[in-house]
Amino acid sequence: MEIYLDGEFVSEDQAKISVFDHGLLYGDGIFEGIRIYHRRIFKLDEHLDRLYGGAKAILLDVPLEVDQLKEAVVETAKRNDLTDGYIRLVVTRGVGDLGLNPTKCPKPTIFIIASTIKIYPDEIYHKGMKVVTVSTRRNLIEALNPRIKSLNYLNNVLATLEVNRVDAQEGLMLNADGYVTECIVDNFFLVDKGVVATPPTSVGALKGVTRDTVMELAVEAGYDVEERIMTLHDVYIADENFLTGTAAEIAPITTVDDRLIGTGEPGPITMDLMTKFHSLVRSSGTSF
Ligand code: PXG
Repeated sequence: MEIYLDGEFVSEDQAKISVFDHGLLYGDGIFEGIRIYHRRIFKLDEHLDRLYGGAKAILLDVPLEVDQLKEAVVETAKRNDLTDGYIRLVVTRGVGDLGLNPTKCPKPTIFIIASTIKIYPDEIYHKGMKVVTVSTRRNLIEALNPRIKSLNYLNNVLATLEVNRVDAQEGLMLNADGYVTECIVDNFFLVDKGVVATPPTSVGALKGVTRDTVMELAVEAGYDVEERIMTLHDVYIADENFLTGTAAEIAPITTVDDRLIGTGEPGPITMDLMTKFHSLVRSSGTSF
């Protein structure tokens, strides 16, 4: 495996960063997870756009222009010769001292790994998955905006620890007011009387690249699509539930907190959007 690290390509055992890197010491940094389908990088510009947006929000000056970083991502994919795979792009605040002040970190660290990812078993894509509501609430926007895809994932890790204790594959996270935000590493959707709905990012959710893609596909397919504030009750009584994410793609949810969603089988609109998504990923993206 060849890993991009601060302008060079190094082997896995040479790909090391300092224990004084603030990405490690404070989770001070941002990242993206990007998929490769059939030697094409899916929605690369959208991922880079979100990364630079997050960098701006945390006053981190990425030391490369977007085109240079894009080139580095493409080159990493090429060197690892992946037909299908997953790219992890990370930008940290860089090496500083043992105080958290970012002004002491002169140079951000950038690394890019190209590998593979699989977060759920294959069978959930045709049978559907079990989701439980976790007691860990999604980070408050006013404390750490979930729109920043930061290296601070302890909120999501704590939620995952809850899911690990029960028979379920994913967790549904509410905000402090009890409204549905998103799943632990995916966005959440429901289908209600033909309307495809997802919570607005203003409740505290990541503006997922897959979420945006699925909303566009749903509009193109003629479905009504909306951002909607939702409670758990809305989730339980919906006709269909599904989640979206780079790692997850689109996955049907058939049970939430032991309530069967709709018929308890993956819903027709979910399946239709899955088909459309799979044909889009095969026919678009940055080639290498
Ligand atoms: N919400 C959160 C909190 C996420 O971390 C998504 C939604 C979906 O966003 P995208 O842009 O991917 O559609 C994410 C994405 C992993 C992994 O290692 C996590 C994500 C992406 C890829 C891999 O589990 N999170």
